[in-house]
Amino acid sequence: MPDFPGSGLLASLAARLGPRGFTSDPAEMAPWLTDWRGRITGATPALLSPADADEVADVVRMAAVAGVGIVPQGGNTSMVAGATPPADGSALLLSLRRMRAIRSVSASDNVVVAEAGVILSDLHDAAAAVGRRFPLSLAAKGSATIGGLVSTNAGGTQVLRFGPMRSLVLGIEAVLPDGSRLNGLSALRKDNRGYDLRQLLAGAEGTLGVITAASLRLVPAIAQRAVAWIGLASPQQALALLRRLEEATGDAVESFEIVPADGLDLVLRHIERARPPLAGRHAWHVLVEATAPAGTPDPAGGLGDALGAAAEAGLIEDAVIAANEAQADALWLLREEMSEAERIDGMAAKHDVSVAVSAMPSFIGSAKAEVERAFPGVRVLAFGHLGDGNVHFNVRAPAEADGRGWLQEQGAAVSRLVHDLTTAAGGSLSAEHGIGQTKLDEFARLAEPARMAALRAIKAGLDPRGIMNPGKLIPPPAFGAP
Ligand code: 2HG
Ligand code: ZN
Repeated sequence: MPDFPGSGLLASLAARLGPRGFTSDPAEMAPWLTDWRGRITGATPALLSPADADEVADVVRMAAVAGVGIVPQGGNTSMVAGATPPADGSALLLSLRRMRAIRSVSASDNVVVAEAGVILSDLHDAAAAVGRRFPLSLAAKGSATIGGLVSTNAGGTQVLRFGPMRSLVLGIEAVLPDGSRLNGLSALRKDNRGYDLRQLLAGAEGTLGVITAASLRLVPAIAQRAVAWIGLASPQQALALLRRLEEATGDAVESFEIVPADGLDLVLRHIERARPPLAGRHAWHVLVEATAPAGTPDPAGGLGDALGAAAEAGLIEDAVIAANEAQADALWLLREEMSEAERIDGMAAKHDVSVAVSAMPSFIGSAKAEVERAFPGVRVLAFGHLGDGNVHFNVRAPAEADGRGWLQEQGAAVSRLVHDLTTAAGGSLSAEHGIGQTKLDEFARLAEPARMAALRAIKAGLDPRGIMNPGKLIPPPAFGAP
């Protein structure tokens, strides 16, 4: 660890935060220093856990004066090591996890105000308690925090109908890189006072400040949901099915996820509670959820009719509709545990790409063929949010290879090819996970100059000393730029 600027700073931070808010004990810090997939480990002189926004502001101000970096962290389930501190121990780790208050929840305004450390599933419960719903969900809902979800503009499995986090954020309270406070929680439906700072901080990955709370949009609670698992031949047929279901059920379809046969195999192999959903084997699977608020017809009828018609038209091979909530959860488990099953299975070069929705089926086929030709033995596993034009185009190591060694040697070349193919298809190398550390080089290589210059100018303007989440999102030349 380099000479840390000032044990004086650490002593002042410890005094300001007290024993519950400050630790430099290696054992206490260790769980928070490695990214969720276990690829990248950082170091830090101290883990700071402020209890409220005043403490966050003081911490940031003290670090800013000393010119020391700060890495904000929520649930530490970033897919791109966005919350893992730099390896040289030059930055402080700032956990928002103690800030767990739901400050208010209003059914009449359809707004909840939650602090950064509130866990997503707790937010779901708070909305349900007033007869409302927060319509964003993802596999890490038991650990992901509101601050992290907003900071990364998280997506998940309901983007199809409700959009990503950015479309659900009405207001933000944040501490800017100089320690000043931005109080933007008022949740105004209309506000034209210049640049939209709320949307600038959402998706900024903690590089422009620390989000301490957010006002979020709620929607009517679901009275009924229908969940189906479908076996079919190809992503082309899956997309045709989506369009059919949308026509048949209006806007009731809110999730439409695809899983290839080998993806389902992985889940069945590694996740104990998982059970095969259909009797036969199918090249591709779709998980669909259709919902209906109170006072509207049960979506299961419409979904069942539409699936029957799709089967008659030869579009699908088999399907099952969950008969109750336990079966619905069992079907969701097969999709939500994909990432965990893949992690247990071994190392993969992970990608989070988007192209136009209509282009995704052929992209999956052609990119898989190109990658498997260029890197013999690798196994492409493309799954996820077909309805959003976003799949996780993950490339697993050859079966016989040492996964970690393979990733070290081949991972960068594999990712370059995947991202080149994505760019050639007019797509994005980060659909929903952000840039973090792991996509930084590729982002720098492929971003148009105008985009990169604008991002750097914003970063330099708001954080001229480059203290906020150093080494993430903005490639190095921006730091300390005049
Ligand atoms: C998902 O959709 C997550 O399950 C994780 O975004 C994707 O592990 C992945 O590649
Ligand atoms: Zn995803």
